[in-house]
Amino acid sequence: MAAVKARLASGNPHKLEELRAALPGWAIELLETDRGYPPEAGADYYENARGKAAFGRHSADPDEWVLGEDSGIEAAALGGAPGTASARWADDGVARLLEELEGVAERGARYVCELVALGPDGEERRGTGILEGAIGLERRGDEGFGYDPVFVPLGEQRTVAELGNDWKRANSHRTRAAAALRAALS
Ligand code: ITT
Repeated sequence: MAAVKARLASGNPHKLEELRAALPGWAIELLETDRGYPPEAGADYYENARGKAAFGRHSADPDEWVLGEDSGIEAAALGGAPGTASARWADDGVARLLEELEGVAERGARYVCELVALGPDGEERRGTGILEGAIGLERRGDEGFGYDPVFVPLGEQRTVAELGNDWKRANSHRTRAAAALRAALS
């Protein structure tokens, strides 16, 4: 079967790499745009993900699908912050998270990913993925990106950055969102 041609409306190459692994049978490229992305103005991950995909729809070829992805980390002790603001919460989000949770016993947290696909005929499908875990006491590991050096998935002792990219490709919130999206498309 021919690959599904798709553009990912994102400036984050880690997302591209992880989604390529999570969506076999899809030929995904980053959307090239010189228009600059509009600010994330949505009320939640879904609205932001849909906004990115809708923006990309204007530049993508008519026969391509467009993917928009919005994700973030939510710390229970911070009432779910930084959530949708994860990318712009601080210059160094990991440092701020460790600082805000210093001396705090409640370390529970989760990663959330919302994926929206807009098809050539305007059809829309979505998938949500969640990875539960906890915030460690210090940075450990060097794979992945973002908050991975301090995020310890439920049932694991090591951070995602220590568990590595192969672990992430099999288990991440992004991989789960992609599986949900595939189910919604089938
Ligand atoms: P685009 O909006 O261009 O797609 P972005 O990196 O700005 O790229 P988001 O607005 O969705 O993406 O912000 C997601 C942030 O949440 C990301 O920058 C990280 O700080 C954090 N995050 C999401 N998924 C993550 C993951 O798998 N590992 C580590 N941090 C993650």
